[in-house]
Amino acid sequence: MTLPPGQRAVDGFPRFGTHLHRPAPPVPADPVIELRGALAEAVTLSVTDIAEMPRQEVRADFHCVAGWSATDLLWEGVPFKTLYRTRVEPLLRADAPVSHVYFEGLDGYRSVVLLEDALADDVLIADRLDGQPLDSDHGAPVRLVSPGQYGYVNIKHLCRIEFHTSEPPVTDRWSPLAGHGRARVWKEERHRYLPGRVVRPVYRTLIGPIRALSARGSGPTPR
Ligand SMILES: Nc1nc2c(c(=O)[nH]1)N[C@H]1C(S)=C(S)[C@@H](COP(=O)(O)O)O[C@H]1N2
Ligand SMILES: [Mo]
Repeated sequence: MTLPPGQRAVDGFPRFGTHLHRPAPPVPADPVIELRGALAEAVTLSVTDIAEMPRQEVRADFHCVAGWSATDLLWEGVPFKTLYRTRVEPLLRADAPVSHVYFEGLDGYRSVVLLEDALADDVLIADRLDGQPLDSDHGAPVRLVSPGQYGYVNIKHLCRIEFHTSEPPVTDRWSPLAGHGRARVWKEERHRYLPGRVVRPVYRTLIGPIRALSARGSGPTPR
């Protein structure tokens, strides 16, 4: 099994992230995803309606920028590309070409990716993992899954997607840990300004403390 540079396999799939000090947000009774930004009109889609769109399975490893990888996960959901082509493109203004997509979760966690990266064939709005409905550890009711990009762009508890014509301001842009804008795992794009292999050892030391913050994480602590 080959992993991207600087990654180590872990047993199982830990709950992880920067919002671990709080329990996962409760799933609303009728969850929706709001589509906003450079659209002729705002759209609110129910998660149930999205689940009825043409579906796809993606078998992939999952890579956290801190250096652990969960291997051989089976995701199910609707390709982001399908959502974009059918629900977003018809509403785009000709004078406003979309370049960036912003994703936000119910816990306030957010990420920005290039439209080009979001349209990759293996990017899903996933609602199932390994044959089960997504649980709250891993992003219920739905999460973004982009296996070619580090975990931090794989937004859990997805509730809002915005379409932008330039890079929207990201809150952590000037933080010492500011993530790379593309986050491609095979190119080791870990950090916004520093080479991936330079920050590797620093990021690795964060795994333990981050896990320790977990209010109700599950699974083993990655090494
Ligand atoms: N809503 C939300 N999404 C999130 C995070 C988070 O804290 N909140 N953490 C990110 C990070 S850094 C990683 S590595 C993965 C972890 O996914 P997991 O908890 O399913 O392992 O979720 C990403 N998506
Ligand atoms: Mo991560």
